[in-house]
Amino acid sequence: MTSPGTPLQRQPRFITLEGGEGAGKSTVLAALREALKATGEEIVATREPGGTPLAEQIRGLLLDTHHEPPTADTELLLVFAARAQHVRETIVPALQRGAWVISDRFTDASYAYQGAARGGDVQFIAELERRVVGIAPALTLLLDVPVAIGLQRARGRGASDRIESEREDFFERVRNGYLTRASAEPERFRVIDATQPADVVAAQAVAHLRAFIERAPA
Ligand code: Z5A
Repeated sequence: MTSPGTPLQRQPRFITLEGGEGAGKSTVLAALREALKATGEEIVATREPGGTPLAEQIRGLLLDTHHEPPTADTELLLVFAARAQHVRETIVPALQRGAWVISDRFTDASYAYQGAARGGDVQFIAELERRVVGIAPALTLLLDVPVAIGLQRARGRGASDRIESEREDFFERVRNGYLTRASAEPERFRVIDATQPADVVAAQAVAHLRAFIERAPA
């Protein structure tokens, strides 16, 4: 845990993917991974909640519909517990080896889901981010899709997990939460219209990645 007041460390080789339900992150992640292969460098593709054996177990607790639902505070602390483990055990070691790390969701998801949608205290989320996460991505691709379209896609896949079973207004707040963060940090975020066909969305994501790599200091 870092001391209070320590600024977040922006990681030049850390890229995150964000979006609401059914935005198409899985397809884009595969395309980014393929594009990064051309660098010949190590690539670590990971996800949240999850990314280590223990964090994957916490993911199960968060998304399972068969036990008592966590309170909003429990949910927030569980996502940060999983993230603390993920950062220390997977992300930071990979970055220290010089690998590229692409994570399907990261701390922006907590601001969108636990903050904007669930009504959690944003100052507390920011404090958890500083104290137990400490790092931030240099590039975040936000796949933006209207809620009705995203939910139709996600629910078309079959049974919904606990968070996917929320009402539409919850996902409207998630979407607005993400868009607000993207407007506040335009140098980090690239917003992609994810209503386009999957191959077009993937191609735009790859173009943003290539432009980012070209601009990055050697
Ligand atoms: N969560 C949280 O609350 N707080 C946090 O801090 C974090 C997470 C980190 C699990 O995340 C849950 O955890 C999530 C937020 C919460 N809420 N829920 N539920 P997740 O990322 O693992 O789960 P997800 O958001 O449910 O992922 P998803 O719905 O699978 O989204 P996706 O990966 O973006 O979609 P996809 O699997 O690539 O595509 C979904 C379907 O749409 C699939 O059939 C595709 O073929 C189709 N698709 C994709 N793109 C297109 C396009 N462009 N056109 C047409 N069809 C498409």
